[in-house]
Amino acid sequence: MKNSIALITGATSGIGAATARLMAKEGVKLVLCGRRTERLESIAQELSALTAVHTLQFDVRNQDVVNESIASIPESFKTLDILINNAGNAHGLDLIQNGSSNDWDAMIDINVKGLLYVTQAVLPGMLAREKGHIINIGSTAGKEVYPKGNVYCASKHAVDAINQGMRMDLNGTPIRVGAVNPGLVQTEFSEVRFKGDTEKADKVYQGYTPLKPQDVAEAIWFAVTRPPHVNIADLTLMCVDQASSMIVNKSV
Ligand code: NDP
Ligand code: 8X3
Repeated sequence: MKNSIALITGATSGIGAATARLMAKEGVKLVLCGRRTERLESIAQELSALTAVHTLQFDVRNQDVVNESIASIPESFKTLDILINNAGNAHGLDLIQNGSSNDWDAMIDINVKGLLYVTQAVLPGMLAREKGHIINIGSTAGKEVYPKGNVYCASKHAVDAINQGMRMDLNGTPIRVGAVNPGLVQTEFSEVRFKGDTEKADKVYQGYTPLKPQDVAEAIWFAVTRPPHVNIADLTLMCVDQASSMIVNKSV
C-alpha cells in the first residue's frame, strides 16, 4: 500500500482523521478534505513527517466547488487509488413532527448528495486507470431505524443503497466498492448533532466503552488491504457493549 494515494473526506476530525493517521503511518499518500482550514493545515503538518499530504478545503454540498477542487489536485496526487467517502454528520435528534427542515436538508445534502458529488468527481479517473477502491462510511443507522433518528437513518440507509448500487454498476470493472458501518464511535459526531451542547454529547458515550475512531480506521484499513480479487462488501462493527442501535449496556 506504500505510495498508494487515498482521498479522505471529513479528514479534519473523528473517523476521517484517525484513518488519515493510520494510512500515513503505512506510507499512503494523502489528499485530505474538509471545510475547516485550520484543522486541515494542522493535520497536514502533523502527518507530513510520515507521508506526502495535499489538502483540499471544500463543502461537499457545493457540487461546482467539489468538481473544481478534485480537478485542482496536483499531478503527483492525481492518480487516486482509494476514496474514503466519510464526510457526514447527524444534525438534531427530534421526533419527526418537531424536526427542522434545515437539519433535514443538511443531512441529505451532506451525507447523501455530497457523497455522490465526490464520487462522481473521482470515479472517471479510477475507471480510466482501471484501478480504484471506494469505501463508503455508512452506519448501523443505515441498517436499522431508531426513534428520533428518522432523517439521519434515512440518509445512512441511502448510503447503504448507494453502496450496493455502486457495486452492481461497477461490476465488470476492477473498481472495488464496500461499506464500513460503525455503531457508536466517540468523535465530534454528537457535539455536531446537539449543536455544540457538549454535556448532552458527552452523555452519549458515558457508562460503557464506545468504539474509538482508530477502531473504525483499522476496519477501513483491513478492507483496503485485501488482495485485489477480494472485496469487503459490507462490514458492520460495534463496541461489545452495543447489540443494536437501541440496546447498549450502559451502567449509567
Ligand atoms: P465528526 O463530526 O468527528 O467528523 C465529521 C467530518 O465530516 C469532519 O471532518 C467534518 O469536517 C466533515 N464534514 C461534515 N460536514 C461536511 C461538509 N458539509 N463538507 C465537507 N466535510 C464535512 O464525526 P465522525 O468522525 O463520527 O463521522 C464521520 C462519518 O462517520 C460520518 O459519515 C458519520 O455519519 C459516520 N458515523 C459516525 C458514527 C459515530 O458514532 N461517530 C457511527 C457511524 C457512522 P469539517 O467540519 O471540517 O467540514
Ligand atoms: C452514528 C451512530 O447510533 O448515533 O451513525 O446513529 S448512531
